Amino acid sequence: GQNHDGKGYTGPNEWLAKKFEELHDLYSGQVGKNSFAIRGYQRAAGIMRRITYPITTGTQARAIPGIGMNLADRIDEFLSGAQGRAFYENTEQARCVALFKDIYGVGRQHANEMYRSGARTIDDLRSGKFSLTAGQMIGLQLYDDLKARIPRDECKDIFEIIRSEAQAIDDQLWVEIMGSYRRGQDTSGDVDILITREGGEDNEKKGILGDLIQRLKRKGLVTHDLGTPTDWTAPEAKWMGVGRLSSAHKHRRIDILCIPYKYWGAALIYFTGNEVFNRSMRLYARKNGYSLNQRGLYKGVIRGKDGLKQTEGELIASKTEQDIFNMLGLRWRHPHHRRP
Ligand code: DCP
Ligand code: MG
Ligand code: MN
Repeated sequence: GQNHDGKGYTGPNEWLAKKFEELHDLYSGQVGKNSFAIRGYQRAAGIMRRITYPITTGTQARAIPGIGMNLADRIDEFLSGAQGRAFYENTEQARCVALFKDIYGVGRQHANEMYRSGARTIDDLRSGKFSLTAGQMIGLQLYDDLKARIPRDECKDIFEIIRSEAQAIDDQLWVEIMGSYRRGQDTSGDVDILITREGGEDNEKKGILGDLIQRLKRKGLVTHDLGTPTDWTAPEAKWMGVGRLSSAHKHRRIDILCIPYKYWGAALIYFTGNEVFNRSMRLYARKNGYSLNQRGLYKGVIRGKDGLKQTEGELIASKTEQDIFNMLGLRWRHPHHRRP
């Protein structure tokens, strides 16, 4: 449900990965099922996501380490379409899980848990019998509003209010609209805003996010907090919440990220996305001996056997998007073309 984990896989076998996840979820709650086989379905989903070529037969899949006879048979079943696919897509559980996952903050596992505890409809979840976090309750309360796409004009209107309130605090602030809007999409799932302070030095000392959100609440634009920073005045801070233009408008998800000026270019790339583009650009950097994240491009990063960073490395580009593309030897890509 619009949270950042687990979405955006687009590999050639993603649909097979999803099928295996469905099987995993379907059997997880059933007594008498072999738990080893159940975990095998989850592992198979991971394997499907790592294979870079399309799998077209079970026999072909059998050659992949970790894919045994049972899984290969399942793949043939999925590929045969007819019985296999329709059957798994039409289970009540699959339908309910898809429905619940549309709630902000609800992931696949939690959706399955609630199904197993007896939930079948959105109204069931509103009964109070199921455990939900504060954020998920807001997601549930605003279910219809938040699942609707936001037209481009409305994104722009929300952005203009945020920009003008931010610049009323400090006219040196740079405020940009990011995400799918910057990529030129007609509609967005949320409004993503990036803020920094030109020149930088002051920005390293005190951030304005706390002030800004207070002002936006007073204006009536911001209506709910979903994720708040531990330090509202940190120069690098993120806020996630909900707002609306007026009571005649729908509630919309809004993300605001404040970053120190020196990270501007790297943060632009990160927050423009899309997620798959970011993943492939980071992988490209890594294959060439660099490391790219939302703060910059680093060289000399040492990684352990687990792939985790052991040293930060040296920051070699971060001020502008162009600097980072150049340093990687990539031609600059317009945001509208940032697809994998
Ligand atoms: N992002 C990322 N990895 C994530 C989440 C986000 O790299 N796990 C980056 C890329 C996204 C950007 O942040 O494009 C904004 O995130 P959103 O979830 O708001 O996604 P989009 O704005 O791209 O699409 P939507 O219209 O659904 O909001
Ligand atoms: Mg977005
Ligand atoms: Mn967002």
